[in-house]
Amino acid sequence: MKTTLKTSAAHMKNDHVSRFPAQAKVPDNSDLILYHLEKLGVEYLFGVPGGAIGPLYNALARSASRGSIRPIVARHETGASFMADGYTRESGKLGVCCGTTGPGATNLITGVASAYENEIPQLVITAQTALCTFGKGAFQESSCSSVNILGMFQQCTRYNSLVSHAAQLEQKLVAAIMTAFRRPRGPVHLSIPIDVLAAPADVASFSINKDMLEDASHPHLPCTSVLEELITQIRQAKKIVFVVGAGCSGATHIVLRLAKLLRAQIVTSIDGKGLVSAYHARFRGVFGFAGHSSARDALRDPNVDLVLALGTNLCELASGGWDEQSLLNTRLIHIDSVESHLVRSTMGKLQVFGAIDEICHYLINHLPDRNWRGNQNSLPNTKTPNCTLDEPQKCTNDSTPIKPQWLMAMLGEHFPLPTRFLADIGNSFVWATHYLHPKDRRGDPEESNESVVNFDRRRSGRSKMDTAIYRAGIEFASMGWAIGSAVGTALANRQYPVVCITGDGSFLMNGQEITLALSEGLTIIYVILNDSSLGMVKHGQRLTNNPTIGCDLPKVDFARFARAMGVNAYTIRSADDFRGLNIDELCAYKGPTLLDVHVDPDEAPPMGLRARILESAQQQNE
Ligand SMILES: Cc1ncc(C[n+]2csc(CCOP(=O)(O)OP(=O)(O)O)c2C)c(N)n1
Repeated sequence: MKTTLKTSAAHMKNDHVSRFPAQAKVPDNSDLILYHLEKLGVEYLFGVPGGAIGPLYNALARSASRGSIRPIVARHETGASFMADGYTRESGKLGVCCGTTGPGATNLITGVASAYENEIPQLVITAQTALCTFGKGAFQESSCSSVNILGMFQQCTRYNSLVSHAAQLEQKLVAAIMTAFRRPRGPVHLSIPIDVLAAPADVASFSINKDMLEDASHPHLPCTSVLEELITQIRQAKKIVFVVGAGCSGATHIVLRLAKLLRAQIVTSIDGKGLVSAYHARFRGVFGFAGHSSARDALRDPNVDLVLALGTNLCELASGGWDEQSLLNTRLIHIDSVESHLVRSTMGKLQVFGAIDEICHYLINHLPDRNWRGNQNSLPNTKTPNCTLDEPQKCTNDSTPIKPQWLMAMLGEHFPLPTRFLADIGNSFVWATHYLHPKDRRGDPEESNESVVNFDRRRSGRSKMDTAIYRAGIEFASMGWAIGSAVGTALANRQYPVVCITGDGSFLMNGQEITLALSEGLTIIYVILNDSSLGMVKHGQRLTNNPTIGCDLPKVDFARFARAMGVNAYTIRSADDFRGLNIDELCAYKGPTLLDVHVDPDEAPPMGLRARILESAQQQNE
């Protein structure tokens, strides 16, 4: 670590006179929190105000008035946490969310658990009633003698602490933020009583800067013996397939260069989908849930003797339901920057813990005879996606009601390249994972002349968490993740349009957050797959031969619903309705647009794998 806390503290002590901008009121601990967040480049605090968290909002008023951090007031605290998640994924900066004591804090939990499962850094601040009221039945009391908010956050955060004295604040804030970026990354929680939030701030003792977070978050190279073994295994291999997961974010370029050198085919997990162009000549599709048979076939090819899985946690969805034939077998080498992910690959031939970009760089430079596989001709991107689709004919079937497959093909074709696509839980992410292939012509490393020597220069940008153009809130898989996350994504990057694909059930649960996109002037196109049902549940029940129950939704006119909130909206019942849209105009408009798309409710999404896993789980007791 280049900067130690000690040297920073000395610097801060010298600096403390000027550390708070001039203001009439004596700075309090809430100002101090914002001061540290501002130094990290944080721009927004997502949350909902309330009595006990009042001092933090008072400080936000001061900070906003001088053009610094300002509040984004979500309609529900879960939405605030989803927004912070989207903000972090897009910007690489710390997403911060907050809620007041009691229900504000409990409402946050779903979003926080989602960030936890997806390993997204997030600072969560909740308030408590005044310390002297603990145990006395204070209004909305959340102390350990009441509903115990700290206890509730314990299992879904990586750091969780009550700031019971003002003198603890900075130490705990620094510890929390650094822990959020340490791998596995994730949410951290500070629970702060109102009197601590409002107490005058002491002189700063600590400083935290981006370099420290970078160092905290980045493991280095494994030891030489492991690297030598890795090189030996690679040199012995005749045919290699890469499995690229979300952990390759920030390292995709060098991973693809290595794939070229090794003449490897590439498949991705769902969460790695957005990192590799479907038009890349080596791409063979998504492996696992909602994935492509071509990806599975690439892995099952009997000539393949080495599978290099990079940056994937090999969870149920990513491992194709723990598929031993395709992935979890002795051909596997698992490379990951999160040590705990390696517990799922013990059957493989080698496990390598370290920074993925550093490892790839090392391999490229140290494979002794780099051209032993012959000349590495560049392969240009192809015109169509390099994966096998289930029922490809449906992508061109423009009948009414609209086929979801056709809709996904249209979205991929008509939205411009920088568009961020977020797919919600439900059929949305199943359809999108399989059929949405954005016209992706990001700098193809096979065509680029960029030399590996430029690697060090590129490293400076690696704190950017996620350059994926397709994202899905899998793992915890909460309905509505995409609706809030889209707001955070668009706030982090106002240049690019965001397309949020969601279901009618998810929108009824979380759709009110669209009003944020309106008040903030964000270019988000909400595409609702309106099938008047909790479609994924319905199709799951059908696929597993269970009764279809509990999945009917009312027929809702979402276009009118949106207009009632002042949002532009269109009802899309036919292909011609879709063709009538001016997509360029929607992407240029500084505000949200809602597309209420009536899709064919009987089209079964490609979720057979999940159905088989659910079915076998139910049969285990028989
Ligand atoms: C908060 C939450 N509750 C319940 C579920 C279980 N669940 C998964 S998908 C789904 C249905 C989603 O329906 P909808 O949003 O209409 O999307 P569709 O599948 O119809 O496209 C449900 C209830 C969940 N994932 N998250």
